[in-house]
Amino acid sequence: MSEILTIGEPLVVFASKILGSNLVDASEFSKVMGGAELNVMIGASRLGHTTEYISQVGEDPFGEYIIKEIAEHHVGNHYISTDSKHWTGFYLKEFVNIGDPRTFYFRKGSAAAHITKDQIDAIDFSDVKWAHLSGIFPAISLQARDTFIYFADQLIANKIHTIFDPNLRPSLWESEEVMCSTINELAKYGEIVIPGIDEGETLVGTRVPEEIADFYLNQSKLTYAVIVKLGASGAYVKLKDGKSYTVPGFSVEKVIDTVGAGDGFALGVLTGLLEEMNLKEAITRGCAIGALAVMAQGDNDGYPTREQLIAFYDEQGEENN
Ligand code: KDG
Repeated sequence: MSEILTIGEPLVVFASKILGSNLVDASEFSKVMGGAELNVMIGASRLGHTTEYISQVGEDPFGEYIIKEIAEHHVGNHYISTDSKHWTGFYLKEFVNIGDPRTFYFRKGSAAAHITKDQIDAIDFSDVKWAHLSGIFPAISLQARDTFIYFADQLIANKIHTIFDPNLRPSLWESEEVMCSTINELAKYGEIVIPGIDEGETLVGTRVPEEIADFYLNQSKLTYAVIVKLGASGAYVKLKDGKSYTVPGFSVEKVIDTVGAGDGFALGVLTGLLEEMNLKEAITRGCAIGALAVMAQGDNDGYPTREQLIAFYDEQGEENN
């Protein structure tokens, strides 16, 4: 078994090559692979860690493409099944030079939305140290939501460390109310919870990082740290014992595409802790990988190898590598 485990939906990404928000007339796209949870596994594998990805694809060319890409990225594929009745999901992504690109999903009722609890029963949890939990998978169907809870219960029973990223995707949920109440409930499974500041405002109703952190620290015995992502400004962290501090972000020459930056942050924190860094060093790694992520267009193309990460720290004059 591998050190890191996650469950999620892989997507084929068609990223417009034409600058601007007009997808109606866009005629040139690059085809890459995405999916928040898979992005985290790709980045962790690129840093030399062993990973397993629980998922399901359709018996179609997109599914075949994803299986091929996952193998090329050295992500574990023992728990990826195929489903002959449902398609693999995909999405279209704008190419913009200011703000976040809009995305348009074609994923309702996908193969991944039909992952069952039986597939969780087949998992060998023995060597798993960390699991990444994201709010996207439970949003894609009621069945996925049930499977997610079943999976998270097994993680806790097996004493596996957990990091929970709310990853709000409002268009996947039946309503904002259901999204907020469900995500806040599921966040209780995270030893570390990592909302973005805008997500915190939606979920908790305040933009004050400390208040967002207090909400998650107070609602679950399991949660010992809340890290509020502040974009280019870095991250605010508060611990169960009341200590708090801010970790600065890194400067970025040119933002190309912000999609995948949050996953880069998550994988930096997770792999840092797996390598026994202290939390501050792990968050610094998260900020560095988030910064590298926005300088590339593919959802996971900017994640560094170990050598690239060290080179980035050197460029930025950072010691915590
Ligand atoms: O976090 C990046 C993801 O948003 C992207 O890869 C696609 O999983 C995805 C989603 O649902 O938005």
